[in-house]
Amino acid sequence: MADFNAMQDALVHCDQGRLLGLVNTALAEDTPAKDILNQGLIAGMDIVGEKMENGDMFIPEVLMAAKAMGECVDILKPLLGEGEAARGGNVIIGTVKGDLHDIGKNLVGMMMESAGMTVHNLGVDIGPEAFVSQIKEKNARIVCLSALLTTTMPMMKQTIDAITEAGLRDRVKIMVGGAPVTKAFADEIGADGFAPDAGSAARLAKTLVN
Ligand code: B1M
Repeated sequence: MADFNAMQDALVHCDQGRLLGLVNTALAEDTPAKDILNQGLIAGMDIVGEKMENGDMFIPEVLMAAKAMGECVDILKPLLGEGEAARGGNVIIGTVKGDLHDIGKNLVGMMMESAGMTVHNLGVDIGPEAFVSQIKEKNARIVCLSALLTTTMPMMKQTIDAITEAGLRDRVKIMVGGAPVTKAFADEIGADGFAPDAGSAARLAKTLVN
């Protein structure tokens, strides 16, 4: 039986070696990768978030925890398939300007790749003009915007406005997501879709392109 509590504890204590050991043991015991991700890593990162908010963890420690999580996500990546491949899904994904959070955005990209889409991950702190030029360059059909800060949510609207002003709005479907983002906000800023997590984001992208 996988010890999800121990994984959360290792993440909170930024103990990368212990965390990797626990994840590998759980995989060797045939624990589904999805359970390790959700009940071990994401649940642990939620505790890190609470501690950060309360001033019990500081930025360097949070970065170490994020790095440890990233290593484990890399191990889980090939095991997190979403099944049936989508057709013609050329996707660009990035975290909007001013925002450096990338773990969730990378998970979304990874799940879309597993669903058979071609994903161009632009990275973090991506301005509207870069999204516009990448839509043209990559001939994207789906644009995915991620934001983790309430202060960067308005940048999602600015990005959508820039895409519209560039005359590209009819060419692409725009999806938004990230912890503070809601369906109501997505509707308000004129996005085509919102998904609360990586799995549903991949499913939504398939629906939007097919
Ligand atoms: Co930041 N941070 N952080 N941080 N950080 C949060 C987001 C915060 C909630 C912590 C807190 O105070 N409780 C808070 C935001 C508060 C708010 O805006 N209301 C916060 C803050 C304040 C800050 C700084 C301002 C702190 C400071 O400097 N004083 C600063 C800002 C820097 C910047 O971006 N300009 C900052 C910095 C950082 C680090 C760099 C240290 C680090 C990021 C490292 C990295 O990403 N490489 C960090 C981290 C790790 C967090 C927390 C702890 C964890 C985020 C995370 O990775 N979660 C976070 C607290 C929390 O979320 N519990 C916090 C795990 C990840 C799997 O979940 O990203 O939500 P998430 O992704 C999910 C869904 O949201 C969804 O799918 C994913 C997987 O299921 N999803 C999408 C995401 N994108 C999607 C796109 C879609 C669809 C779904 O479609 C396109």
